[in-house]
Amino acid sequence: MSRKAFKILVAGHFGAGKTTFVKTVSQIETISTERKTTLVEEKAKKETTTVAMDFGEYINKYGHKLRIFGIPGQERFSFMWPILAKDTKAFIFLVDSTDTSRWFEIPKQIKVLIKVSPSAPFLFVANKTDLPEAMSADEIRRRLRIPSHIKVVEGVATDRTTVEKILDEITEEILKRNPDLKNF
Ligand SMILES: Nc1nc2c(ncn2[C@@H]2O[C@H](COP(=O)(O)OP(=O)(O)OP(=O)(O)O)[C@@H](O)[C@H]2O)c(=O)[nH]1
Ligand SMILES: [Mg+2]
Repeated sequence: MSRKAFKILVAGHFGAGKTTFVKTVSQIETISTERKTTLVEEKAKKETTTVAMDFGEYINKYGHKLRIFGIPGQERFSFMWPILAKDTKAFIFLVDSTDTSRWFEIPKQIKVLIKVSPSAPFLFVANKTDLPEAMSADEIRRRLRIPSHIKVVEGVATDRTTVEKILDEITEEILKRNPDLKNF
């Protein structure tokens, strides 16, 4: 049986958890492009950073093959954002709910992504909610002024069950907009 395949883009600021998200859920060995962090403030947060992309695959409950790409969060690698956003069916946008220090990167990234794929829905994820200092999804919605028609869910990118649930949610959003993907 040939499977319908579509692309999902995992976006978000530096250190939000994109590479972790893709690795946790992928059913194939992921492709990653991690390099050592260079700036002091980056090193303080983590040792490596994505410089080009992440890639993994996941077959959902309908038998669709989700091709999951992750973007590099840092603006200096932003030349990759429009390339990776092309033809995506949806955006999963991760936000670190424990640390607002890189949130300043969010607006520009969203602007670039929307411009390339304006009809693809967004699902925001308040990530790292396993940590005690995490903000709730409601708090993140309020602070980032996310309109009510866009979903914000709580997530833990290190936990497979949570990530699968997020992929289920985004699949339903995609099917609402692309009913032709239901039957194949
Ligand atoms: N506790 C906890 N840690 C997480 C979670 N998701 C990611 N992390 C950690 O957060 C750090 C950043 O994760 P990455 O997956 O590298 O973040 P990224 O968004 O890919 O970062 P860039 O590609 O550099 O923009 C790593 O140390 C992860 O282990 C989570 O849900 N909970
Ligand atoms: Mg990464």
